[in-house]
Amino acid sequence: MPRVAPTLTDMSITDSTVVGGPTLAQERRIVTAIPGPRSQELLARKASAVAAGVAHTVPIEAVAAGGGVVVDADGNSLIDLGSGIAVTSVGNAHPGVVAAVQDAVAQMTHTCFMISPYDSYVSVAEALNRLAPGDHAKKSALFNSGAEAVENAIKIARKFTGCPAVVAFDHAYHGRTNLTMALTAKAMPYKSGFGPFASEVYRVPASYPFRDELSGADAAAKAISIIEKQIGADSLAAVIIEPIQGEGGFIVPADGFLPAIVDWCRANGVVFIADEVQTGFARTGAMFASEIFGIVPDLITTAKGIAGGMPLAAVTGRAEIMDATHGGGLGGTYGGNPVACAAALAAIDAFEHEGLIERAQQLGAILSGRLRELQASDPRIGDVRGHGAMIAAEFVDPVTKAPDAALTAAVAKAAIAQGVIVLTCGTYGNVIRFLPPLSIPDHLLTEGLDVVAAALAAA
Ligand code: PLZ
Repeated sequence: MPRVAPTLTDMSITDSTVVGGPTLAQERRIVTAIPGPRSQELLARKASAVAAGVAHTVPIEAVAAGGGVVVDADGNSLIDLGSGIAVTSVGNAHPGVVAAVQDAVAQMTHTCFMISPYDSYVSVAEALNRLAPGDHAKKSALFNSGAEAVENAIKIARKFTGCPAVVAFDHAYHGRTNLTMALTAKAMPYKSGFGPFASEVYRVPASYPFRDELSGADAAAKAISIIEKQIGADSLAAVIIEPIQGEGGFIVPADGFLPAIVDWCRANGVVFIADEVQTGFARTGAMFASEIFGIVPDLITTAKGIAGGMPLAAVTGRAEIMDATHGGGLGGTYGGNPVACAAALAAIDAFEHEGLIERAQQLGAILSGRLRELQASDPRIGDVRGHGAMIAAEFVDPVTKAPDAALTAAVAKAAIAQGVIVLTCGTYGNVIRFLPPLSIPDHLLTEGLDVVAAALAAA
């Protein structure tokens, strides 16, 4: 395989000049067991210094990342099929993002946008207003994390409608803060023991074609009937849903489900919020997944891919809804930090001008093609689904379709031990999801899938 740069094995990895980003050799390279000795040392320190609740799935000390690899302190180079949970879509340490961050941080680290505003925040808002689905007038507000964006979208919808209730769906994931835990469906590990949760949050069934076998129209009718009978449109501020449910299992709703929910919201004066924290920014082969389903949300929440790895999040939506809040009602010390905003402008430039939407589609074709081929000869793969570079396989008992979480965990663990970072997800813990950085070269994606296939064959 051609080397694009000196590898870490050519250098001393004690050398503090180890450089990440695209200069890293784009290869899987295993030079120690995983975790190697240096990684074990860090993990031991982690165990005694970091709260036990903060777990990890890949037992390495990461020291550099870029293109399609993450390099550890022992000199192993792992294929990255997770992007730090769908964050480094433009590529880890993308040169444009790095340069923008360096310039911005040298200029000023912080003023607080609520004290003295600056250009980069306004420019990010303008870009989001331009890119978000729909040609209506839009406005944006910036925050630090996906959960914080979701919290603020709910605040805004409540203020706009004067109503308290919020509908979320089965399999939903919206975050780990108190209100977003209430919105999130899965108890373990996200909610167990952390209540009481925020009130006025109601849950209704989602569309899960592989399991409910309902058409989009029927699934929507079921959800709407529960909303009307048990909650009532006149109490309802917002319906929030991920266009493709992420942590819940990369569940792609049946055709027509989302449009029917949006139509109902519009007819009943309820704010429809698309949580595009995981699906946003080219990940699904469209700038936003809402476009795939032909829906125009009233509000969308974004984070993750927005700033190439820097912490930033946003709520973007109809100007009249976004403006319903009194002055001073929205904000936060760090929301829209100038360094994060500079990173976002560079990342958005990359999404728009480096062909990343098309790249996500190409990666999706490779991923789903290979996984469907595996499925054809292995009935333990019950379903292959997703869009663009957001693809998953659901593992089941071939006869009963019962979720097989043990097989899923074993395959993921074996792949990681072989130097391929894969993530699991799903309400039933039986889904392996693929979220490669859009900067990954084809040969690494193919090799990563070979490793997963071999792990599955051996399991
Ligand atoms: N909404 C749709 O996917 C974050 C969470 C990982 P934050 N998903 C990864 C974990 O175990 O904590 C997410 C999401 C959707 C909201 C969020 C929350 O985003 O930036 O993690 O707060």
